[in-house]
Amino acid sequence: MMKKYLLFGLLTGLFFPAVAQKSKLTVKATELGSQRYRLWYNKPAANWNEALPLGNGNLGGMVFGNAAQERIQLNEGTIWGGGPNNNLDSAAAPHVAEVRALLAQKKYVEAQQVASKFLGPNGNSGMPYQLAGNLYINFLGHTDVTDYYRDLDISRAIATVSYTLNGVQYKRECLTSFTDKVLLVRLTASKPRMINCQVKLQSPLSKSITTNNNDIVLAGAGSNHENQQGKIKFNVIARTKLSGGSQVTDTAGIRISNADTALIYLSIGTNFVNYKSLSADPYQSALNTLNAAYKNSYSKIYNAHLKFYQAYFNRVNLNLGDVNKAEPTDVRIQKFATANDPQLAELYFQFGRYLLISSSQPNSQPANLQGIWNGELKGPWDSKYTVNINTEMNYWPSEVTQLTELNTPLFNMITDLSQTGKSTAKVMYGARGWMLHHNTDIWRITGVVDGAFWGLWPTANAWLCQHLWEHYLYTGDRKFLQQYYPIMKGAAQYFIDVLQKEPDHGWLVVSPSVSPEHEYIGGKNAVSVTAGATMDNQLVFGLFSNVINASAALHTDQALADTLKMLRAKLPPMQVGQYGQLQEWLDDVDSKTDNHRHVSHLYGLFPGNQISPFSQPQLFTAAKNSLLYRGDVSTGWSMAWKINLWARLLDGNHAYKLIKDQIKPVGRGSGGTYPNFFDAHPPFQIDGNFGCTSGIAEMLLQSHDSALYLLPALPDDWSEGSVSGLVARGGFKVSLVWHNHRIQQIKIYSALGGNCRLRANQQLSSAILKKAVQNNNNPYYKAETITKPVLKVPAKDLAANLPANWLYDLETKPGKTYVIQVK
Ligand code: FUC
Repeated sequence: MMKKYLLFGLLTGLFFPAVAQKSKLTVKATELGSQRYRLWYNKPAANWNEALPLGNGNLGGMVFGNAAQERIQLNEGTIWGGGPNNNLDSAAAPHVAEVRALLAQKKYVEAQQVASKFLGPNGNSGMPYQLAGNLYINFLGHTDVTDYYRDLDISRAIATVSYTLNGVQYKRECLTSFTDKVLLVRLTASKPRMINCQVKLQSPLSKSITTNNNDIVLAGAGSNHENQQGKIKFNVIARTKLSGGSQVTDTAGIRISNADTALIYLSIGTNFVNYKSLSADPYQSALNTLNAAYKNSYSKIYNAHLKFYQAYFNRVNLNLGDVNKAEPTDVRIQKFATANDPQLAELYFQFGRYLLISSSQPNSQPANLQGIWNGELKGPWDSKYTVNINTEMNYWPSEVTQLTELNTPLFNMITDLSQTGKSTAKVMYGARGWMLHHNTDIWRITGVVDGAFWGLWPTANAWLCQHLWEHYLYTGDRKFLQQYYPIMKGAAQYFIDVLQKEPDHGWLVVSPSVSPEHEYIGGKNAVSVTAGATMDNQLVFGLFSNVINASAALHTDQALADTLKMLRAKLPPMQVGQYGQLQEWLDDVDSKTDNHRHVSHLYGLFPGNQISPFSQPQLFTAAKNSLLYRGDVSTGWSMAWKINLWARLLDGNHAYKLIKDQIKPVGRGSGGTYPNFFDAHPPFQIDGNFGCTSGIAEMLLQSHDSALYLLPALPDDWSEGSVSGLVARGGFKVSLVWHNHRIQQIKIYSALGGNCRLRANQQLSSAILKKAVQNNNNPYYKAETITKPVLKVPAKDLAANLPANWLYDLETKPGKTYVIQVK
């Protein structure tokens, strides 16, 4: 018995008697990980949203698992429509001035009419991310099979299908290797000579299918789209390796007969080098990858893949209770809202980490609206990058769940945008620096997309730069900060040049803009275009603050920092409106019955760090009121945002209620979760997966408001649990064990040293903790100076009802671990 506890403790990274005693797990230690981390089903995928995703950052596969015909829908991250271009509207500048003037005169409808002239040239609203095609494996006669089972094991990044036919057990294992860069399928059977099948490639983008020795080669090209010529070229190559049996290859496919085992190696190459250059040889690139991988056996590729993957995945362990092993994942999703199954939330949390590891690697494109998984020529919203919430949400879990390297493609994209966005800043707005509007694509476009109503939002540079600064706060990487500081500065310079004095108070505002995708005048002449939207004010406040702090950390640009401080003081303060709400716009025009999916004005609460329950209780309560008015049920990503917001509002039960709203079968008009665990906008949009993972982390650990807040929003239903490996700002790695809602053990690894200030909703008596008295002197916890809010309802109505909490200090040294046993 004891041995079992010990193994469990080792596997969770902590010795944890409280949960171990409760655990009914009886499986072998080697099986334990996969039992907890398995999405499994007793029938094949009936549609794309039931297929299981595999990916190595670049190459993606959706495994359907039909016995008679395996289909693996293929993606490669650089297969997009169109070619190098920017959708800059060089005739827009006079309209900008005109819209500004009309907004200043409060002629809103007229301003909207003029703004509607910003369409983006040539109707170019960005290019679509496209599927590569499909790998089919046909098994003649495999129809009436028994013992059918398929799964995706996210602790190993491998999908398996198995079934029995005529007394023979058949098995397929599929992985997209992180190390050998191929899709690898292994076909085995319990009796010799039983593998008979035909391997085929297909694509709607196909230009030709040819053979080369035993290879089957598909050549394809990205689509023409919205007046842009399709310039991406790609090749898919499949090759098999048999033990026993024989094969014949022709353009119809590779026919395998009487093999004992068959391996299918598949690679994809494209001509994409970067957003400006398409000079790579797609065939040679696919062939080189395939030749290198083909030398390796299944076990060699599998072991290298596993080692690479687990080096990311195993960094964080969460245990919220026992696994329901009896019911397949789709049934657990159906029952989640009413069943007591917190382990499914744990699985969903880890699935988000799995998806990020699989869709965002240092050498890949950033995760787009569907990560890398898209089965269409033109997916929803082109499956590109919407940067007024969705792309940022994709990266919310990266730092806190210890996947920091996976930000690299996002940071690379920001670097590209800081180049392509210079012309937009200059030509459209007559400004220095760089900017982009609410969308971009692989070509890094920066102009207006989808027209002004949605597309005139000009503040994405500020939001993207927040990720750069946050990376520094989590890692303390000064070299990184030095490298990216000019990009942050370029975004700040843009706002120095474009901020406008608004007539009523003389505040400096972004104009024109929109509060993302939302209108403040409805009806036939709906108006979204505005000046001084709260989100913009918060974003510019955050950007200026981050550049000021970065210039101090790097001992540079004192004059710029002084300018930014002066301008920051003139930005509009946050305002509490007539309903006790945090105003979304400069004027008090919010409606109590507005349930719009975007909650942009709550950016300051999350992911921004500008609304504190302790230092701004009025703003905190106003943000809460706004969120209550907005309601819970919405699109997938909107609910995921609200999980994070309720965690920041320190209400774990409300956050968990949103998780239940999100992990439910997809219905009409609201989000939910597909059987394959993909989040539904609907349709599938991956941001909700990532946002929920981030939200669960925020429920367990926060580190923005001068302290590491341990279990700030623990729901009643998670009375027992443990987590290890979450990261806090200042380079702290945190592990916690709790029992009966009370923390029992805290383990903190300090990468950077310095004061570690802890906040908890209970007293932590320990010899190594001191009661906190002074301000936290840790440089990564510098308190922000927030402009005093404007209150339109009396402050006494807004007193926040906070949980009792205690603050402690722990002086740490770099590289040391501290264990606190709480009595
Ligand atoms: C924003 C959202 C939509 C959708 C799209 C991809 O425009 O308002 O709901 O998520 O991005």
